[in-house]
Amino acid sequence: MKTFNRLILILLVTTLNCSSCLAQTNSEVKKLSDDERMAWWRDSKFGMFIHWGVYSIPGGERDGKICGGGAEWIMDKLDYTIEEYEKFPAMFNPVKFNADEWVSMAKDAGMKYIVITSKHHDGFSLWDSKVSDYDIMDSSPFKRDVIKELSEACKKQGIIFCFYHSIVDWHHPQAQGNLFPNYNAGQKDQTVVNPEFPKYYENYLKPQVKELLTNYGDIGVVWFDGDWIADYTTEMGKEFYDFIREIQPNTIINNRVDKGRKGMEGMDAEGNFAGDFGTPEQEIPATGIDSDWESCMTMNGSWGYKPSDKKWKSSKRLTQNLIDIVSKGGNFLLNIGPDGLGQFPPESVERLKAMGVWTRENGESIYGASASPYDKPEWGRYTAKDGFIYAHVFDWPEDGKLVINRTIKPRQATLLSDPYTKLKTKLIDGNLTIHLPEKAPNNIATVIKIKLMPNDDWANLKRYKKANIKLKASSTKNKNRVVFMGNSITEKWVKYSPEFFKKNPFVGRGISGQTTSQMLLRFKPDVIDLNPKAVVIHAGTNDIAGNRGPITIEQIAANIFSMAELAKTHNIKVVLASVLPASNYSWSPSVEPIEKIEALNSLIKTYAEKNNIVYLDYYSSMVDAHKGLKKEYGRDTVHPNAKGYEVMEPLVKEAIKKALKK
Ligand code: FHN
Repeated sequence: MKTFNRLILILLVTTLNCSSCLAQTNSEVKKLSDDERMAWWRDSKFGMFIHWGVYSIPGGERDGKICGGGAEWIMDKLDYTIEEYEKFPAMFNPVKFNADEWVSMAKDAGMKYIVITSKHHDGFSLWDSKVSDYDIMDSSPFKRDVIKELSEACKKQGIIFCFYHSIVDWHHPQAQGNLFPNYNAGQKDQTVVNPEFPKYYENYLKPQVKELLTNYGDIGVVWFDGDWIADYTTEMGKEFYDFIREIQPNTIINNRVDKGRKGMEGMDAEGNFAGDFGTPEQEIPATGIDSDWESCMTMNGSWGYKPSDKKWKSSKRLTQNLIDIVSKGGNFLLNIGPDGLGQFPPESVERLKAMGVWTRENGESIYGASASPYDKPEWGRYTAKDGFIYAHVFDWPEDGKLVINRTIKPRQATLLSDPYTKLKTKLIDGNLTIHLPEKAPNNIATVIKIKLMPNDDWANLKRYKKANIKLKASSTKNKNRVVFMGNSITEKWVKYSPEFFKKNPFVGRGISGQTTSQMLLRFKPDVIDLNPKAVVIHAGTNDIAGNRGPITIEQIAANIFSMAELAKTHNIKVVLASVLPASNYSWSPSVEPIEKIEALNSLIKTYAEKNNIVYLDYYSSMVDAHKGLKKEYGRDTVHPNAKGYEVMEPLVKEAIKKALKK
């Protein structure tokens, strides 16, 4: 009895202690929206794929015979029986494996996440699985949990840990273990199915994935593969997707969890399929794709370690592939196939280092960047981010003149590596031309950072455009029309009290966030051109909040008075409304508005009295003892609710009547 209690106690303590390695349980996790969930991945752009397993021992060779394609397929391609293949786990003792070193090499290359093959098609598991003995703890002399060590190393170095998992299993009798010598017969011949597969799916595949999602902390991406067998159905795929999101709500799952993928091109066919991103393999789409996708690629011709395969892509090619992929809106998952001792091939280390030099210097033009809105230039690629275009020049123009897309509106161009030297940019014979230094600073890709002319519709000039044209043309020409100029308070007034604006000749021209400077710019299209009898100016809140930068109370008042002057010059009666009381502004928490509101209202009131203009005092009727908006009148600390507007409506009607008499 005593030993049994001691056992329970030990179990309890261990569970509690490795709370850090345990993923947060579903109920504790704040469920993110899809965009929030995908954000880190969309910003990361560049990840490391690691194909490692017992197939890394033979490296694609059997008795001098080299297997075609990926060395990770040696069991199928060189016809190993399961018994014969099981000699490899027994030999698997990668004493050179150092998770921290692997992660550092990924990080130094500029990669933000790592996807490791937890189990590939051969069925061997690289973690301490309680569901199977065909794993690194029970079937190899190594007896170290690779997934544990790698996930912890990633966590230490701020790299997102992700795992690959094969749906296909050539070792499991209820999966493809009964198909020797052609374990992959089910790919071509969709009639080849194992009637036991649903049991494998329920009692082996799902439990193993649950282990990986439960014992190794937060998983960034679950990267499935082997979706091509007919045994695995779209119903299973959709159920599996929900099963995983139930365990880790914020993980990301590739589209190979379901059956929509159109071959190596990797994107889903039309239809409703589960999965968060497409997976082109060994190819880069010709043009940009406006959905989430990630191209996975080998450095040579094999995913698994294959010393005989010398077809290494140059680091220049691989870096330009990264740029090409980001310029088309994708992520790049670049593969490493470590050897049987756990070392990265020197050719891979060399390429990682070279890519790291480039990403360290030019990362700004990649991470968090989006696809270019312009056609692909023949000399390179474009990426875009935060009002900048990054021109990645692969082929340096002999004459030093770089012709960029004519629709770009450059404000200033510099080398990304030399932000202080402006590059002359001119229209030459209709070509937008940037004058470059004679020699290319970087022979892989030199990045030109082009600051764009601001294109934000600062004065919201697009707003109310059609409505104003319609009103101007309408027959009910200015019969007692009154325009309500304003911000979100006026905009929501029209929305929440439409009748008030229908049954009165009142026209709402409120724009959320609008300041007096913007109102002044809009005064002609929204007021003068509509030829109203009167205008009620509701202004000041967003200025006090600092929406468009610092402005003094006096300057705000001056803007309001300018509008009043403008109206008067067009014989439009003016009603100047007080700013509503507010104790704080949620969107600008640093501002303490109370005194500023009082000061501005006093300036407006004084001006109105001096200039025989109607001052509309909402403030006194709606302010509470703490000089905030009365709770019963507010949707929040600023915006009136229906009751609030019911207080305001008679006040404004009275004010307009007075103004029209003036
Ligand atoms: O068969 C696998 C292959 O071994 C490798 O894992 C790649 C990586 O995306 N996927 C499959 C081939 O499409």
